[in-house]
Amino acid sequence: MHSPFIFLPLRTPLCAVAFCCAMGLFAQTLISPAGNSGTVPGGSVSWSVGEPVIGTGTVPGGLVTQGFQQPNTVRVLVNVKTFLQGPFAAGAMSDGLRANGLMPLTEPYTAMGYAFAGGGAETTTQPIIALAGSNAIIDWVLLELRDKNDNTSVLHSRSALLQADGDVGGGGRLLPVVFPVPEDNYFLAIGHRNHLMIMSQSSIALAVTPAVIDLTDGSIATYGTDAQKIVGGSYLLWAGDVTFDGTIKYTGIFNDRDPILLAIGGSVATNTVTGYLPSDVNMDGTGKYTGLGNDRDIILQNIGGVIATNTREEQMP
Ligand SMILES: [Ca+2]
Ligand SMILES: [Ca+2]
Ligand SMILES: [Ca+2]
Repeated sequence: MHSPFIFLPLRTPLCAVAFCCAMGLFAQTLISPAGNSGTVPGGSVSWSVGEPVIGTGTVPGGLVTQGFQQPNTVRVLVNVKTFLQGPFAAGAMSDGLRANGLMPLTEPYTAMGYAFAGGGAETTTQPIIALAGSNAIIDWVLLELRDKNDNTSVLHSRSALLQADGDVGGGGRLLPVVFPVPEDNYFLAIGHRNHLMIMSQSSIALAVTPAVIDLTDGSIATYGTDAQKIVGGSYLLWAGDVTFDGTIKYTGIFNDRDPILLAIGGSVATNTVTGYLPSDVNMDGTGKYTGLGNDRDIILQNIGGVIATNTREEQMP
């Protein structure tokens, strides 16, 4: 708090302060119970110590705060859990990218053309990437908070790190994910560079106390129809959107299969390639078009498995 012995009307511009004191006649109206008044040679002065209410609110396109201090950072925390189909097996995900030294320390989505709202450029560190076991890093995922009154309006988006057990943590820390937004209800969406994005069907109350949002067990209804693939009771993000355009497509223009072939050279179908590749659908660190554990079959399965011209669309508003 400000000292009551400083005779400054804090909410008055400095020029007005100088005028007030020089004339010694003009007293301020008390606007706060924490203010006071006193006498000076030739007159009196009054002062306030500012508006004691501290809070935040939203306006179209931004955020306003009130009060002369803001001791609390505006933020909400989220404990999200999700599974990706590509690396999923027997209740967890395999960490092929990390184990093969392919995990980038900076999020990949900016380079892919995704326009972040507020976030982006998140980074992590080698000690985080070095963790093995249930907290082993699988890959970067994308998180969006959307307007509770307009589920197409992204208020804040950022990337975060996905662990083998499905936990999603911030880049520099493992848990939870922090968003610099006021406490409120938001739709939460989560996506991945070669999986279909999903969004909560309802808006969810988020606060400084972390909300638990488990998208792996069916406890959170998702927007649309069949937004997730269900395997043995686990809810997964559909794999195979190699082109990151919201559609899983096996044949025809802009399909997701051709990039797998291109990545291995474009002609010899049995070639393989190592890398952090969009076409590495099962995320084992190897691009593979044919044979055991290839990246192509998942795409065909996810569009139905029989009619090659079928597609699967992302369930997002
Ligand atoms: Ca974990
Ligand atoms: Ca696609
Ligand atoms: Ca692969």
